This record gives sequence, structure tokens and C-alpha cells, in this order.
Amino acid sequence: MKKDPKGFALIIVLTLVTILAAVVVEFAYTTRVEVELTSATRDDLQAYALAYSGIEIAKSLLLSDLQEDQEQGAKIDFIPSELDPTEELWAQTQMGGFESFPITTDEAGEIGVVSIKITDESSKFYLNGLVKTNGVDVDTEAAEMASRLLEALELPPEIVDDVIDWIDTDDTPYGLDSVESPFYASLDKPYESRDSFMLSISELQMIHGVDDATARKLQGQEDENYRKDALGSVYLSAYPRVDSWAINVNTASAMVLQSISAEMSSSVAESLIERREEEPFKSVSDFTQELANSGIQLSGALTSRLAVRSDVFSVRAEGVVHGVSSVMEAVLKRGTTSSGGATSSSNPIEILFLRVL
Ligand SMILES: [Ca+2]
Ligand SMILES: [Ca+2]
Repeated sequence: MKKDPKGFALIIVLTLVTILAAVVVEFAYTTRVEVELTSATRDDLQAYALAYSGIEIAKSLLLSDLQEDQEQGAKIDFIPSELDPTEELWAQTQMGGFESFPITTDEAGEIGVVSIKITDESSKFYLNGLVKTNGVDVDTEAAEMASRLLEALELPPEIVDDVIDWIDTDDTPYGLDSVESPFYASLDKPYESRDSFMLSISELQMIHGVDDATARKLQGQEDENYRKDALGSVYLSAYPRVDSWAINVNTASAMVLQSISAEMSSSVAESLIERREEEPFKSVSDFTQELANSGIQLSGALTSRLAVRSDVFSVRAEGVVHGVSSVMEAVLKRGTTSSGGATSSSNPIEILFLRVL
């Protein structure tokens, strides 16, 4: 039988069409996946950019607040009472009144939302301050304050020694029961001790003597002011990384105020908070005078740990684009007002820490 060349050609054409169809289907599928991937990447990038702008928004809020305070000649900084939330601009984000900014473009409408929350780190005890910035010397004044804070929280004060060893650069235990690297190396899942300043208070959970319940207490999870995004703790901060740190007595919680003196009972601390809600402390001597009225005298070294302004803040910024979220955390240090009332530095807001979650 003679072969039919037309039939043969048909078979070839049909085969080609089938192959082409398969290629087209594959191509269409790949293209669709790529388009989806591209828009997901685009949303991701935009969310990241929005989160970063959130940090910038926080910087400008803190800066304009500083300028406003300087124009008014104010030497104090405080969280306003709920009756007057317009008093301090930065505190509005803390109170949840001014935290979400929709970002829009002229043509496309809303492209996303950035939310920011600012937390006053100067209201907390500076835990890295247990060790001076040379990484070796223990600040004994700070260690006493930390012990008092732990007592106020009904936690064993020996934890302070373990935190010191976690931070200090040497390998010699500071306390009778505190531990150094060999202990952490001997764990089932061994790790190294930090032997440097903590980046975040959440590191506490890795330290000897701090179990889950203790960590929760130290972070203030039972405290009404606790927010999971507050860089780790209501009472403790890992910043500002300078030896000349101070606690803002106008914003510190009752627990933190109790770290100032052994004679500071919770009731004295509460009365100080009542006093500042009526009228914030205008100066540290205004505060120590009020303490003296309760029969409490402070040493000069302790007094130098107190301030009536805040200069360290943490910021959590979240950008959301089409359900894709990007979160950034930063710690910002604001230029402090010198005694002359002028801002001390040419870079009035400094980023001490920044991380993408
Ligand atoms: Ca040590
Ligand atoms: Ca050490």
C-alpha cells in the first residue's frame, strides 16, 4: 500500500500543534506564577518601604515635639493625662490615638497603611546599665536599683548577678551563684553567653535563673501597660547604651520608681504618680523635695540617675499592602536639651537599633 503523504503531513502538524499547545499552556502557567510572584514581591517591598517610613514619621513626631517644647521653654516631658491627649505629640501614638496613616497616591487610591507605636524607653530601668560601657566594671548603684526592682516584683534579686555575667566580657562569675559561659555551653542545646550588651530585653529568657514565669514577670506581662511589641518589657530597657543614663520620673511606673530607694514603698510611689498627674515634676530637685517630704533622702549618685525628660524611645512600625505586612522596630535617641536650652547635637535623632521582624 502506498503511503499517503497528506496523511503523514497531517500527523506532523497535529503533533506540532499538540507540542505548541503544551508549550503555550506551560508558558501561560509560568507567566501567571511570575505575575503573582512579582506582585507579591512588589507588595512586600512596598510594605517594607511603608514600615521604614513609619520609623521616619516617628522621628519627625519626636523632633517636632522637642522643638515645640523648646519654643515653650519647657524642660519637662511627660505622658499627658487622658483628659488632654494633645499635650505631647509622640505620646499620642503610645495612647493609640494617632497611630495609623493610610498612604495614598493621586491615581491609584490607597496603596497601604502604616501604623506606628512609640514607647518611652526612658520610663524604664536601663538593664544594660548594670555593666559600664567598658564592658567590665559593674555599676553598683545600678545593681542596687535592679535588686530593688526585682524585690518590688517579688522576684529573687540574685538574678541581677546572672544578668551582669551575661553582659560582662569576662568569664568570672560575679555572684556566689551566678554562672558564666561554661554553664551555657553545658546545656542540652548549648549556646554562648552574650558577653556584651543585650540587644533586646527578650534575651532575658536565655539567662540562668530566668524561667518562663520570671521572664513574664520581668517583662510586665501582667501589667496593664504591657504590649507584646514594647521591645520586651514594661520595666526594663536595653538602651541608651551610655553610662550617663537616667530614668524619667514623670513617666516611670510605680515598680520602676521603687527601684530608686529602699524606703520607697509602693504607696509612696503611687503618691508620687498622683502628684505628677496633677503637676509634672519640673526638675529633679522638685522630685527629690517631694521625696524628702516623705522622709526619703537620695544620694547624689542616685539623684544623677533621675531626669524629668525622655530622650530614648522605641518605635514599632508596620506597613501593610494588600494584606502583606512588614514590621520594623527601632530605638531612637533624641537630642537632649542642655541647661542652656539648646539642642546639643546636629543630628537631633539618632537610630540606636533597627531590625526588621
Ligand atoms: Ca563576669
Ligand atoms: Ca561574662
